[in-house]
Amino acid sequence: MRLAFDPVRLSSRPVRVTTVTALMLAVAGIMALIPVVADPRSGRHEIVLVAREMAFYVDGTRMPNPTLTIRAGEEVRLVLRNEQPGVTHDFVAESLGASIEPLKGVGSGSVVFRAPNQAGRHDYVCTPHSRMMNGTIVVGR
Ligand SMILES: [Cu+2]
Repeated sequence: MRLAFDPVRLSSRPVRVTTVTALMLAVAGIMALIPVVADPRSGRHEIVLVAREMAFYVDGTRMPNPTLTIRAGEEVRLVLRNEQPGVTHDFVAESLGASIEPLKGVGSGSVVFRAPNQAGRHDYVCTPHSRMMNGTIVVGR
């Protein structure tokens, strides 16, 4: 009985150790990634736009539909926060391939995109209110 059991234990043990090691490495890998993603110094340009009073605002500023400036080739995370209950807003910069799904009332969404390598100007818009809510993204060097 004992002799029959031991070989099984001996043969399954290395497998178990390998599995545990692989799991630990996976967890360590994920934990190592978290600070990079959350670190604001990681180089990703973050822009927070607020939708209120039927216009876009950079969070904490009062200029409606501001011109946004980003650098050629940089990674940008754009957050849209809808502060208007019952009003649907979205964000689309079609020529940059960047869009945020419509936010039906208060809520937020985001998009990460890579700025083109060429300097230029791009339109952004809120699709349902394109005549009131539109602006320009300038890609500079
Ligand atoms: Cu809108």
